[in-house]
Amino acid sequence: MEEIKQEHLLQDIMEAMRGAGEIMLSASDIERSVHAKEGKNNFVTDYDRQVQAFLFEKLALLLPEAVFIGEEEDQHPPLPEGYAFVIDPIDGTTNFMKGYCASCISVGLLKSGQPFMAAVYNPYLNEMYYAQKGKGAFCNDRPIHVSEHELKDGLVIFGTSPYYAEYLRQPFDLAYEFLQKCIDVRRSGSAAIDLCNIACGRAELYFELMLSPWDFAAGALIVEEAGGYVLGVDGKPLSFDKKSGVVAGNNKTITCWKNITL
Ligand code: LIP
Repeated sequence: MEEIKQEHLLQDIMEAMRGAGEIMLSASDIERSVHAKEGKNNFVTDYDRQVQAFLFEKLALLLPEAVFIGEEEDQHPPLPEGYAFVIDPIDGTTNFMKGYCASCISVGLLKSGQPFMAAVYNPYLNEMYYAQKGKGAFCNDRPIHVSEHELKDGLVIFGTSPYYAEYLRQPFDLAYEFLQKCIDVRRSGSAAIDLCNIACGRAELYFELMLSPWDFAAGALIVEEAGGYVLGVDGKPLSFDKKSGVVAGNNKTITCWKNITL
């Protein structure tokens, strides 16, 4: 894909995401639109489905050859050698349905199975994070960079993977271990927002023991293009074709994770 098309494509993707953000912000009677999904405390609203359908339609016009992998699809095709959109239409669905105002839209564009372009839009704060491989990371067109702080001067964000009963206790044991080494801990309910907060330097380390690719595909590229590191919780490079634990931080804090025994 030539350079000029890449620039226009990312701008057009973000324009579609802003339109999807309007669907979120104008949602009404959300409680009545909630449906249970497989697993524990795993929900979808009619608005998740509406946002996903809106984005699939708009993005297919931009890149007809791309495969679409969205959280709310019943079937998820394998990652192709070509382009694949990996989309979480509303990341932080539980926050959305509770009116907690901490949710976002996450769109990753993978090429040969690796993130190539990414955008995460938080409509509540009107914050559009984006990145292209090798071209830096931005929030609302301003360059962003991960924090330079060590863990002792930092915030640690963690996720509780609430859909998985087997991860009920361990996130809190780990958060307690880090709380003794950092300023404080945070839990938002949106992995993509958490990754963007690492990318723009609002926090120094993020971990969540189990996520789906649509939760982290876009945020991972944004963190890396902001000078950070994103790995599986086993310390190995992330793959984007299956569920995985995720850890993200700067060059100092990521080594603190490597010393943790899971
Ligand atoms: C959510 C993540 C969150 C995690 C939840 C869930 P969803 O995504 O962003 O960090 O703790 O288990 O996966 O399901 O709201 O799109």
